[in-house]
Amino acid sequence: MQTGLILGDQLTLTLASLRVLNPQTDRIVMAEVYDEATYTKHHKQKIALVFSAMRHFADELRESGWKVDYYAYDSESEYRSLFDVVQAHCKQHGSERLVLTQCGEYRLQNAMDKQWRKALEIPVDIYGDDRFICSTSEFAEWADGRKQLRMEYFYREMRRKTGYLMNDGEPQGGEWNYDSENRNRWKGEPPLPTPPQFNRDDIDNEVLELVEREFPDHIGTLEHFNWGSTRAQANAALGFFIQYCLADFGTYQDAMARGEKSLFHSLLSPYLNCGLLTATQVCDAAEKAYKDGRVPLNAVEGFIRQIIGWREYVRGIYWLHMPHYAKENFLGNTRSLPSYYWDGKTRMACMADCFKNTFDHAYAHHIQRLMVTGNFALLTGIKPEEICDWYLAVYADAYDWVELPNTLGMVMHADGGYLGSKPYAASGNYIHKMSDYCTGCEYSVKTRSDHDSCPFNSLYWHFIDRHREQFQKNPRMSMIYRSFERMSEENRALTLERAEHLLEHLDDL
Ligand code: FAD
Ligand code: DLZ
Ligand code: SF4
Repeated sequence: MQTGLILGDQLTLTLASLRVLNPQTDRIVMAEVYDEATYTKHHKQKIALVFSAMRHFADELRESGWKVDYYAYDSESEYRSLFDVVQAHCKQHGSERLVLTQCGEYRLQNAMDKQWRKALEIPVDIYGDDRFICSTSEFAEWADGRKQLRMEYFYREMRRKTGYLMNDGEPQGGEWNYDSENRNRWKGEPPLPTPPQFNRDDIDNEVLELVEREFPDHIGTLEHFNWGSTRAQANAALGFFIQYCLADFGTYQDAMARGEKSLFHSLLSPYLNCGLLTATQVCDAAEKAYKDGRVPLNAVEGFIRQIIGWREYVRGIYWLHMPHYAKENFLGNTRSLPSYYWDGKTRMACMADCFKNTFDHAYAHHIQRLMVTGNFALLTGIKPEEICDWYLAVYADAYDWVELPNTLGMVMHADGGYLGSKPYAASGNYIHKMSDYCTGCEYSVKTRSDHDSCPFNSLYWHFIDRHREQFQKNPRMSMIYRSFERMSEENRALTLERAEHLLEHLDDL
């Protein structure tokens, strides 16, 4: 008899370990444990989603004939970690072998490799996670010998490998990337679709109560919890996105609007990351909608690029560079995260809206994460470790393998430009162009150095000025330095003075 451990982000019926285990003879273990629920202060909605989806998945396995031993969360339990549970289970059933699929996070995979194998005294077989399109070794091979990695070239490889949007070896429509058509602001039209409301069953209700009771000090609220916790609900979310959002996904991909949670974004990342949906399933559905003539090419290309491009690319980088990747701090940042990242209390209208979305829904769309809360942390020089911890805690889709490269690499440029050739630093002007946040904000986006000037404006130039050494020679940034030099000396001095003042009073903005 073998024990098969399935983790909370491995809720997929075709999982590699399930393909080698035998439902007649082997037993599956799943466990809600203290260590996993608290290694960061996960948003309450993330814990609720993972626990409820795990319980539904256990039922799904039982219905397909598996014997599942499920350890529901118990704060009094002597088993604090997955290792504790597995050790007890293997002993109790006299298991000959532990069978697993590779973990998403280095933290746990490392513990399995270094401690579990030794301590369990039975063979531990770990299978590669082939729900990803590119294996970690394939990525390492692709990266080998390249001086600089670029997502765009990796993405083309993935297009060729999968055949998505390919026509006789050439990209559909003649271009690989239609991003230039995807930069519109959303001005109230077309109308936004309303995402489906999911009915809650007994399992959901029990879990929601449990999370409220056991994790009261975790971030966020359960009040607006509307994540699907079953495969059927995740499929419904996918169907809704394809039918009502995908056609406009590309055009408004970079837009933001006050009080609007997701615009035309898919809200699918939590399902993809916990295994209720797979990357190929989602891309197949998107490509089919294009082939049926229901969505334009710029939309479907933009969407598929996020999944087979960015998602696979950041995972590849994570596994290539962990564990030292997590410690990088190329810009030498030293500041602590301001308190509004935790309580949302700020007069900056854009930041306040992104925080509200985050705390209410355990969600913010990409541009909110990258160009508002992320951009602000970059401009103000927050310690990478602190901002990474924040992003890992606050989103329902947050797992180290995807959060870390996005935050540390894409947002904070803390890896020295490994993930992107130039930092995504921007002044308030970008936020103004892509959203309606600045209308009605207490700060003025039009000025830089007045007492009510938009903080992003002076902080942007302060960032440019203080990192001259790192960026002046970057060909993609030379124009910015020329603009800075063209400012009058007085203007430059007042701008930097205003930024210094803001940095000294960072918690009060
Ligand atoms: P959509 O905009 O509808 O995109 C479709 C899918 O593409 C997403 O569901 C996601 O699976 C994938 N995707 C899009 N962009 C990225 C990206 N940059 N990296 C990886 N996958 C991507 N995504 C996570 O899944 N987990 C995280 O912890 C996470 N942390 C982030 C932290 C920061 C600072 C930033 C800037 C981005 C982060 N992202 C993360 C990427 C991205 O913001 C989310 O995947 C996206 O907002 C999820 O919402 P959605 O499903 O509506 O996405
Ligand atoms: C995110 C999460 C949470 C909150 N709780 C559990 C849990 O109790 N049991 C479990 O097996 N998995 C959980 N997960 C997902 C794990 O953290 C995830 O599997 C690891 O980080 C490896 O990627
Ligand atoms: Fe944000 Fe500045 Fe616009 Fe206010 S003025 S919403 S702080 S960008």
